[in-house]
Amino acid sequence: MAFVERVFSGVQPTGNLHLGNYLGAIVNFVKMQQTHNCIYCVVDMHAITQGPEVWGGPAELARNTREVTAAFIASGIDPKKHIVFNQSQIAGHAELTWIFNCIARIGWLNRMTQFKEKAGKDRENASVGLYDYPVLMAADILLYRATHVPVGEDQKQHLELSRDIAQKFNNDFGDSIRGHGFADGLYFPQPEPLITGPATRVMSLRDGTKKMSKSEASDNSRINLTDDADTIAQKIRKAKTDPEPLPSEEKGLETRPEADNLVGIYAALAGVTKQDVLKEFGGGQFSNFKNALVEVCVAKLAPIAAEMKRLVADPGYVDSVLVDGANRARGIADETMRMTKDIVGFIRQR
Ligand code: AQP
Repeated sequence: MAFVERVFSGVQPTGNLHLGNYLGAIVNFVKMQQTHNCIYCVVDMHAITQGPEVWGGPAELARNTREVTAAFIASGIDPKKHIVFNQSQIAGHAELTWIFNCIARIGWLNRMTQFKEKAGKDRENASVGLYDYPVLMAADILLYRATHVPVGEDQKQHLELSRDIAQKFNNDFGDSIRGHGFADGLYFPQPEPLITGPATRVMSLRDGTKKMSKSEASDNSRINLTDDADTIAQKIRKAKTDPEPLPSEEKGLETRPEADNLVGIYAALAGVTKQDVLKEFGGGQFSNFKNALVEVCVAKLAPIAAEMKRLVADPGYVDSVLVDGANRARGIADETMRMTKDIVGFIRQR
């Protein structure tokens, strides 16, 4: 494939893949296949940054890795034309992380809001891996010298850190980079975020001010990609709303996070604008709108859930996709590691 720009993005196999992951990330992944060389990674090394009580232990990790791969394929990612693999198969992710650990500054990592949220009050007890997560993410992207990264808005700060690391590496090793044939002194590109999906931030069904998340204790807060039609209907009917009818104008959603979220989800799934949704449902009761939302949600997600179920039942096939993807990813990663080691001055067998 002769596209110039390379996309890299990842999803953690931490279970409960949900509508936020789908609309905020996977829908975009599918689209980008038309215009970019794409590498989509199941980031299993990121998944273990909290304790096994959080990610479920070895059997669950393997199950979830296959499930994310199945979700990619069921949503329309073509693993033959593009690359789909799981991160831990390629040693370069960990190797480049170490070099980047020596580039990134502690002050940069201290500013990462996701670490603060995930570590909570007991920060001393959080793993070093959780703290270092954004550096591993920078290594994931730059190992393939990717130029574009489709992510939800929650990952924007991490991507800025990847840009800072790329820039500092290029600055610190500028002479060596030029000496290795890169006349402009730029080895790593500055990856650009692509936050352009239909819903870059899908919120919890129980609290419109919190993002929909895999790790939220209440299953009713999210629509999982594996939920059946009845479960989807039940969750949407129970979704928190307020007593007012839906407004007719988008401005009326500004102080109503739950209404705004449901309208946004409908718009994203139906491929229309929020204003279009309000034109149809504005002034009406939530119950009618929720029935329509159930319909659009089931119509979109049921075929994906069915295909995921079929694929997960065939682990031999899913594993073969991951091995084939890793073999192709390794070709790119090894080349980056060879050049990076030369630039840094590490002696290696030639
Ligand atoms: N609520 C969301 N709205 C829009 N996009 C979202 N993403 C996640 N939640 C939302 C995007 O999904 C991609 C994959 O995410 P991930 O699994 O690698 O990590 P995450 O962002 O930590 O996902 P979760 O669901 O929020 O997991 P937990 O609960 O473990 O923190 C990313 O591109 C992300 O932006």
